[in-house]
Amino acid sequence: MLYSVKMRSAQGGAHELGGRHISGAERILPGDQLDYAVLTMLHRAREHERGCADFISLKVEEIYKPLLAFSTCKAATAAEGHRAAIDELVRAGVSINAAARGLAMLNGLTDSMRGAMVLDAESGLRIDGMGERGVRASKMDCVDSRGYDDYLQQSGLVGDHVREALVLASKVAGAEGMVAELCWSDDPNYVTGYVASPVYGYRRIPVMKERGNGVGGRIFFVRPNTDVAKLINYLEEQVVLIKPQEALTC
Ligand code: PML
Repeated sequence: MLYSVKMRSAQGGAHELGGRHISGAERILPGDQLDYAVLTMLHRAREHERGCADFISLKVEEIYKPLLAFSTCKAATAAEGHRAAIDELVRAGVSINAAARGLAMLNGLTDSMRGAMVLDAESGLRIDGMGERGVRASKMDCVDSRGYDDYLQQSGLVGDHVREALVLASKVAGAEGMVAELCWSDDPNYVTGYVASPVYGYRRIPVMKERGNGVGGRIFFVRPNTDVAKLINYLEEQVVLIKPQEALTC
């Protein structure tokens, strides 16, 4: 097992309460090195040249998340695909209003965004505050790339789009507060999209847009009161390795 260990320390209380930053550290380590690393970080926070911290936050998290199981919905046209997407989003726990709003937002883009929009899964309001850039899910990969490729091939999933999307969706589904993700590609020749959720996995939708349309993107629907700063930090900064569940071979 590998773990991410993060430490931040301050003097005069926690950072968010006005404390003065003393020191921070981040490591990725196997389990047998955890104890030593945590002790070293504690020592660093308390013996720092900048002063002795009176607030120390230590977070230890396993960096593996499970690969989502995939299945395919029926849709022969973009209109059918959109109806399937709404059904899947609602089934995953998104309100009908938020699902329709999210779909309309993605469908209404005039140009692709680098990242995703984050919406409240109940109200459908956008909550990330990241403007045209959006939130980028990154720093993830499959534990065993060759095994993953074999698994995709055996499952009839071909090409880089789905290879990358399934890993990305698995990281996203592992975020605290995540209800579902809606996505389709900005590649004009790639019309398949998906709705992914922690409960129902990766639901491929064969047609989500007209061929030739070069605008695509992602929407992440999260539970009301999700800590957005924490969510963005997880999606953009936390290294995650995607591990297949037992049934898979990689
Ligand atoms: C799929 O084939 O399952 C959908 C992949 C969507 C890819 C989105 C992207 O290219 O960013």
